Amino acid sequence: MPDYIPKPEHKFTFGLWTVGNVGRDPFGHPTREPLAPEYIVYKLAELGAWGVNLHDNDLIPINATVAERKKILSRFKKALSDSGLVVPMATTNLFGDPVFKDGAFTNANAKIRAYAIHKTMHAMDLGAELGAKIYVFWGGREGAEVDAGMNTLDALAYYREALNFLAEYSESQGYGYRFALEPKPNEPRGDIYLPVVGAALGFIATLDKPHLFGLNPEVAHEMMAGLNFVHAVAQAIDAGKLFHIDLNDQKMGRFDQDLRFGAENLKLAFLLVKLLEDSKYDGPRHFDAHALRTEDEAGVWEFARGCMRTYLILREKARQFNQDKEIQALIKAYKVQDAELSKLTKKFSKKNAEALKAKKFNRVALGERGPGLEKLDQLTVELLLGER
Ligand code: GLT
Ligand code: MN
Ligand code: MN
Repeated sequence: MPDYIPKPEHKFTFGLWTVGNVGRDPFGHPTREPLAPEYIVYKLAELGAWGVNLHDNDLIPINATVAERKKILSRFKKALSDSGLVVPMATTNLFGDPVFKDGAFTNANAKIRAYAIHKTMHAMDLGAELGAKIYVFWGGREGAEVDAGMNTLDALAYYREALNFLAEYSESQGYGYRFALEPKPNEPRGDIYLPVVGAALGFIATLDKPHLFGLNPEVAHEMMAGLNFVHAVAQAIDAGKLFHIDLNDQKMGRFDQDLRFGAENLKLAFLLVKLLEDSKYDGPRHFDAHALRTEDEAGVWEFARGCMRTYLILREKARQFNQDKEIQALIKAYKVQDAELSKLTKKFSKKNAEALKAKKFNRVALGERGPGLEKLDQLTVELLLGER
């Protein structure tokens, strides 16, 4: 029986802003005291996490002096080296301060766009100093409520300009960052640009250095758009673009709930873990979620433990699924093979096309066969319910 104890080799990470979430929402004040970054580091290490991620201002207040920055940084670095926790990913807060109320890189105001790039370069310096190799761009405020300014095409051009600039900056500094775009359809803006994984993939192809850019998909965000998150992640993997992942959970179609991983949609969480494990994704398993506003600090650590434990249980379920003879036989029967026809369809040639056109197919019989998905799905459910 596996013990489901999280260890650094599992590459579980949390953001300072996740376990540090104080329970504020648009209708109510914080329900928890802020936790010091170093305290979070020691606690996460104790729970078996591998790393901690941060926005520049999760650690260094936006108006900190140079001396304050130095002091905070040295305390934080000491906590990292004492605990063995790493900082695999860093990012910029381009959404909290009023200056970014109408966007950062995509703001219609050239002065604000320039400030956003300036702030990001400093944040990239900070991330690099802490050892981060993945840099996330969540376009929180990169969007609009009013389209009458006819700013969308400009906004995309500005976005591209900023990302191109920052990729060059990273290379010029030798930081070795890989950049991960994190799509979200809306909230905090009425509409956010690059709303879903597919949109971000399309945009990356238009950048100067597309190989440096990939995705940081988040469960809750694709679900807010009513999409299938497992499909979105599969598309990112297929494109070689799964650079990072934000694991959490969400009820379909609601505000960004950032629930504990696996709290709502167990089958989806299972299929996601299975996809990540089967495809040998070796990046961080980052939980971008937070404890419910109802909870006190003890609830925060229960939440963190729960995310990791659920992942490990589902990983074990995925292993069982792959070894379950009946399930595997059903999958084999589902994926009907035909070596002769596949040879013809694999690659176009005039000869293959002619041969395929001349083939006789029993369309009626092909349409009559049931692929056996009801049984396969039921067995999957039973496996998840512990009945296999
Ligand atoms: C913010 C957002 C997340 C992003 C973070 C990175 S910040 O909490 O809701 O989805 O991943 O900027
Ligand atoms: Mn979210
Ligand atoms: Mn996220």
